[in-house]
Amino acid sequence: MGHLNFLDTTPSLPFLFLFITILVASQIPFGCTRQAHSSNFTCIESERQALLQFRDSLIDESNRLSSWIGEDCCSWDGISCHKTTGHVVTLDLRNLKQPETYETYNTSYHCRSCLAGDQLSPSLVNLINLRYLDLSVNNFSGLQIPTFLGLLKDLRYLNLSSAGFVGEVPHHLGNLSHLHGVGLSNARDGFLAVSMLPSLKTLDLENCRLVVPHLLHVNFTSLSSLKLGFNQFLNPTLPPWLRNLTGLQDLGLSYNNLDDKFHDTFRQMTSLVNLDLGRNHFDTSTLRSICNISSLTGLDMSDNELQGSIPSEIGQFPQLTVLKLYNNRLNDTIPSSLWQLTKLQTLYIDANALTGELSEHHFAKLKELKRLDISDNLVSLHVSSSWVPPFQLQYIWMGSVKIGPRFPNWLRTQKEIEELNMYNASISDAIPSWFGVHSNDTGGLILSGNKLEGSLNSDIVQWMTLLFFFLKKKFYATAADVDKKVVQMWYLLLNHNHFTGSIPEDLCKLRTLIYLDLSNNHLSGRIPLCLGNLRYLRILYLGSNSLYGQIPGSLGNMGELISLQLSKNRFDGKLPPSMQNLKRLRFLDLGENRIADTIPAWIGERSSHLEFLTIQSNNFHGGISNTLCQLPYLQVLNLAHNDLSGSIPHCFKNFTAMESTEPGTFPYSNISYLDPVLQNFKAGIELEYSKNLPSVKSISLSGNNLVGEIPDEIMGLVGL
Ligand SMILES: *[C@@H]1O[C@H](CO)[C@@H](O)[C@H](O)[C@H]1NC(C)=O
Ligand SMILES: *[C@@H]1O[C@H](CO)[C@@H](O)[C@H](O)[C@H]1NC(C)=O
Ligand SMILES: *[C@@H]1O[C@H](CO)[C@@H](O)[C@H](O)[C@H]1NC(C)=O
Ligand SMILES: *[C@@H]1O[C@H](CO)[C@@H](O)[C@H](O)[C@H]1NC(C)=O
Ligand SMILES: *[C@@H]1O[C@H](CO)[C@@H](O)[C@H](O)[C@H]1NC(C)=O
Ligand SMILES: *[C@@H]1O[C@H](CO)[C@@H](O)[C@H](O)[C@H]1NC(C)=O
Ligand SMILES: *[C@@H]1O[C@H](CO)[C@@H](O)[C@H](O)[C@H]1NC(C)=O
Ligand SMILES: *[C@@H]1O[C@H](CO)[C@@H](O)[C@H](O)[C@H]1NC(C)=O
Ligand SMILES: *[C@@H]1O[C@H](CO)[C@@H](O)[C@H](O)[C@H]1NC(C)=O
Ligand SMILES: *[C@@H]1O[C@H](CO)[C@@H](O)[C@H](O)[C@H]1NC(C)=O
Ligand SMILES: *[C@@H]1O[C@H](CO)[C@@H](O)[C@H](O)[C@H]1NC(C)=O
Ligand SMILES: CC(=O)N[C@H]1CO[C@H](CO)[C@@H](O)[C@@H]1O
Repeated sequence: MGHLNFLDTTPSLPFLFLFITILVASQIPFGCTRQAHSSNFTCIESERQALLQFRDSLIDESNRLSSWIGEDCCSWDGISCHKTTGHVVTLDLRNLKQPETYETYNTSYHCRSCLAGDQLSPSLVNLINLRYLDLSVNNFSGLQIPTFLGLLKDLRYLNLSSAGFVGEVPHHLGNLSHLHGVGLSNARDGFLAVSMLPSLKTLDLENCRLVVPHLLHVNFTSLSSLKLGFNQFLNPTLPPWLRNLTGLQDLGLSYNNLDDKFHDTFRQMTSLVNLDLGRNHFDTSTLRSICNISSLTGLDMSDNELQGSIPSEIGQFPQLTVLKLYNNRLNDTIPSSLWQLTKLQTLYIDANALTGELSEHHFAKLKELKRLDISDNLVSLHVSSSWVPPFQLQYIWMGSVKIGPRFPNWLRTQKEIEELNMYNASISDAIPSWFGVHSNDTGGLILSGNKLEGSLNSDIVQWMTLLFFFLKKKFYATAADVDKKVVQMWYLLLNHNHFTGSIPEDLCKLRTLIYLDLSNNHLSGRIPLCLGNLRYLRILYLGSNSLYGQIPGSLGNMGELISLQLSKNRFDGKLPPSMQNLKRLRFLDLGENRIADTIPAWIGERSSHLEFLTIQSNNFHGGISNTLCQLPYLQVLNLAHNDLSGSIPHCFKNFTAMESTEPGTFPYSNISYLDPVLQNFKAGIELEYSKNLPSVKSISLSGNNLVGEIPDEIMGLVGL
């Protein structure tokens, strides 16, 4: 899927501090649950004291443990006791208040509902019958997993996921001896230990950097769920012991570079319900062998080595609801049997080489379909303008599918759209006025690379405004709510079309936008001042239009901006001083305008993370100051075709990123069509870099009035 993964790669987001996801549960019944406190026992005094001591070692900002008072600790939140013995058996302090996506945009987000602390009280070991311990989604940031957990001999369920813990899982963790966590040399023994547990039901060791042995006698044959994604298998071929896990329903092996030489491992695993094999080296024969597992409801073979046609046996999964075959080399037409999978809810077959013309009758039986991605194949969609699809889609991804020339009328029937992507879909039409009226929770809209025409005022913004008011009505939102989060659009990409008119002020109401691309249209006028209200914006592309006037100072309010492209317009005047607030900028392209300014000192002094800086073909004048040298990550510096004078600073040697040929890390959108295009003048030839941008390193200074010699030090920048 090409779903804007760049958002996930940004390291500054909170809650990406998930160091450990080790989960072991056994089938042994807990004897009691939360209602257990209705028994006659109050709690055992020593355990009550232990809990209080434990509480005192925690920082509980939002007072989640306010119920931890009084004699009966069995009635406290998160605690339950055994029905007959009164011992505490469950301590569940999972933080259910996940940070809202809105809050996660805020990089200074602080998790109030998280329990925190720099030392956990070992008093917990007095809870001698504790079986269930869940500390997940809290903030024990950087704390080692407490070794005393190993003394909790009865523990059956331990969840430390997303809690910030680091380090080894301690030895002697009840029956789970020697289980190891992230990045440990001796992890192999950890897997051996758990594989001996005959009653283990669920084993979730995803992303633990475990070494998984190939030959192994396994006793954990009661397993019904095994997740081993993102680990390291000693042998790339599927381990034979998998075949002994005949009761397995849920198997996750993604991201392991595995193959299946003999194509017979899955054949016997007839109780499988959910199979995730994404990001491995499985081929079409493996897919065929899987097609015998008629109980399957979910199959992910994305990013593998599937080639040739989709096997017609794919129709043998009457229960299939999720099918992901994207990023393979499948070709030929889609077999008719696939369209008989009437329970399908998710179908992702994008990024293959599938061919053919899809029409109404293909989709006729897919009544349950919610998510569809057929982008980046060689298919077209030909339906009548009166088509009423049997489904209500939430995700529609049809990039590079031939849909036009008319705007698809059937979208009118789709009332639950959250994401719509029809980039490069050969649509040459105006956006009709009905469009979007029914959508109420759109996450994003991509219509880039078509020939959409008309002004944004009369068409698309009407759509957005309608959306806006619809939402307002729907949720009876107060102004404050609207201000906060009601309009949930995350990205709006309308680049490479034929839109005319000015940038409408209504756009500024889309407060939650993080990615806005209006580049390569025929937009004119000034940038509306209110655009600065889009405080969460990270990417703003307005290049290749006919915009003019001064760059408004309000852009300085966009403190999260990492990528700003205003090139190929007619902006003039000076750069506003407020731009010095754009401290996170990594990509700044102001090329081909009429900006008349000196190179401001904040470039370097404030925006020190810049990797790409191009101001070429403007009226920048004055000297190149040493302040510019404070850009250690700079890979591309293009000052060509300005009125710069003076000499080339010796301190250019400080551009240390240019000393190596290592590509940069800039998190471009992974939708290659939308990658920013950097115009770079070199020997008079205009080069367009897009996909390989991260590996470009260059300095262009031509077409100025610079004098003197090229400093020797620049010779050290061997990456150029
Ligand atoms: C709880 O108390 C009630 C009456 O006070 C009694 O009938 C019942 O047997 C008790 N239950 C246990 C588990 O002791
Ligand atoms: C981010 O959160 C902090 C504290 O929660 C708050 O003071 C600040 O105003 C927020 N920033 C934005 C841009 O909303
Ligand atoms: C987690 O705790 C650390 C250290 O106490 C703190 O710096 C950080 O801001 C906290 N993170 C969140 C999301 O609250
Ligand atoms: C562990 O906790 C996380 C976060 O609360 C949760 O998403 C996950 O499902 C839990 N794992 C198991 C196996 O219960
Ligand atoms: C699989 O199970 C069979 C008998 O059920 C046993 O003989 C064999 O050793 C097991 N293989 C592995 C790899 O555990
Ligand atoms: C594995 O299971 C077999 C049969 O249930 C048992 O004899 C053997 O002792 C077990 N091995 C371990 C190490 O628990
Ligand atoms: C697939 O299943 C069918 C019927 O259930 C069976 O006849 C056939 O042998 C199986 N094929 C393989 C390759 O196991
Ligand atoms: C499909 O791919 C297979 C294997 O790569 C190739 O042999 C075959 O010629 C291709 N078929 C078409 C129609 O392109
Ligand atoms: C646009 O779609 C056509 C197929 O309709 C495809 O050949 C072309 O490569 C696509 N262009 C881009 C930039 O994705
Ligand atoms: C709109 O949003 C509401 C609340 O999230 C949801 O229940 C509903 O299904 C959505 N769609 C329509 C058409 O109302
Ligand atoms: C260049 O780097 C050196 C060493 O890191 C530093 O001392 C110097 O101040 C830098 N020069 C400028 C102009 O930033
Ligand atoms: C090391 C350890 O705690 N082993 C225990 C594993 O579980 C069995 C049965 O529940 C106990 O008898 C062992 O002592």
